[in-house]
Amino acid sequence: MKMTFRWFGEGNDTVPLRYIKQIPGTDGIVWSLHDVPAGEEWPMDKIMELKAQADAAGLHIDVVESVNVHEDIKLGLPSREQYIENYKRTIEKLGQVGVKVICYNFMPIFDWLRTDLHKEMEDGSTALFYEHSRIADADPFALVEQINANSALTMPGWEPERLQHLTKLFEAYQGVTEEHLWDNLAYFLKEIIPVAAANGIRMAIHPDDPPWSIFGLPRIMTCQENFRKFLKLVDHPANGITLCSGSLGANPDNDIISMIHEFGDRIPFAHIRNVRRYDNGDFIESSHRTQDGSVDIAGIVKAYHDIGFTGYARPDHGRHIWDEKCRPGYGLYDRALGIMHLWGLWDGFEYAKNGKGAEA
Ligand code: DNO
Ligand code: MN
Repeated sequence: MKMTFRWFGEGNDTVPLRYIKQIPGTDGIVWSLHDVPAGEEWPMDKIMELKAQADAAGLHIDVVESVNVHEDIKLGLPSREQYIENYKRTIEKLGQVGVKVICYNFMPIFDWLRTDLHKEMEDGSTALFYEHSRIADADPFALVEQINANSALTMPGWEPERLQHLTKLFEAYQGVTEEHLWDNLAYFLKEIIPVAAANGIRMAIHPDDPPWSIFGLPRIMTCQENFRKFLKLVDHPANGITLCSGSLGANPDNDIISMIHEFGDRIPFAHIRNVRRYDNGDFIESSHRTQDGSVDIAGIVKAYHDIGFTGYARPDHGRHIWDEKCRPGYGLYDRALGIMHLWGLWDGFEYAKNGKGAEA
């Protein structure tokens, strides 16, 4: 397991690279060019600038999250051709600087969705929270305004220019079914996977978060059966999964340990975090420890250890603790604690098996 930490870029993240370097067992950043709109080709000078910053801090840039997919590709519009070409050019450039994994998602309009970015927990920390009833009956436009008013920083997938186009986007998705989305995903994969493979890159789709339909929009990366179908669309190692235990874990029917065993070598990237589920469909992003939430994090790390996982991992989101002022879900403290917990588990399993704490 190769541990990484998401970093949003200079001036766009509260955590300095040198702090990331000080987290034990953490060798690289998970990065993106957040100011390049979805669909545009990434400029090489910006990629090189980021690489120089990471090099100076002694961190690798093997994992990109995300190269966002333009809505026209998800919608299957004729204009997708140009956006797919741009995507291919971006893959080639990332291959040239040594990137190994590109995480992306195929969710219509929204990326991860929460109703409260700072829900207070019993211990005074705050965390990302999803209140099911507010989404089930919500006016999406009002909700977006409210979320924006609560956050000082923009979130991935929620860039201001996208929000302006929200009305048009909702119209465009009228009549788009899950079947259409599968077809458009298959079309996209058949185009880009050969390019990724030729450039030494493994594509890794992120599950939908939450893993069910919201606002009547179709969502397909939600469960084991659908991931099985996804992997067959293009049956090649370069067509892989970012297995996110927190996103999938919001649905109690998802057996993540079983997915790790089934999909094993098609998982180049793991997001390992916990959620505490409530019976009414609500969930909160609790600490990484199994006992603090509803997802068996210890069992998940054991499953990765059992399959000899050598891919990349990150702690994904964390709570906001010790009064840290940070991007929602992306503070230093709780994610660093998460990493130490994950390594603690891993080293324990390693010790039990081989009598030493060596990494895979
Ligand atoms: C949620 C996060 C996501 C992820 C994107 C990838 O669990 O990991 O926001 O970054 O969906 O495209
Ligand atoms: Mn995730």
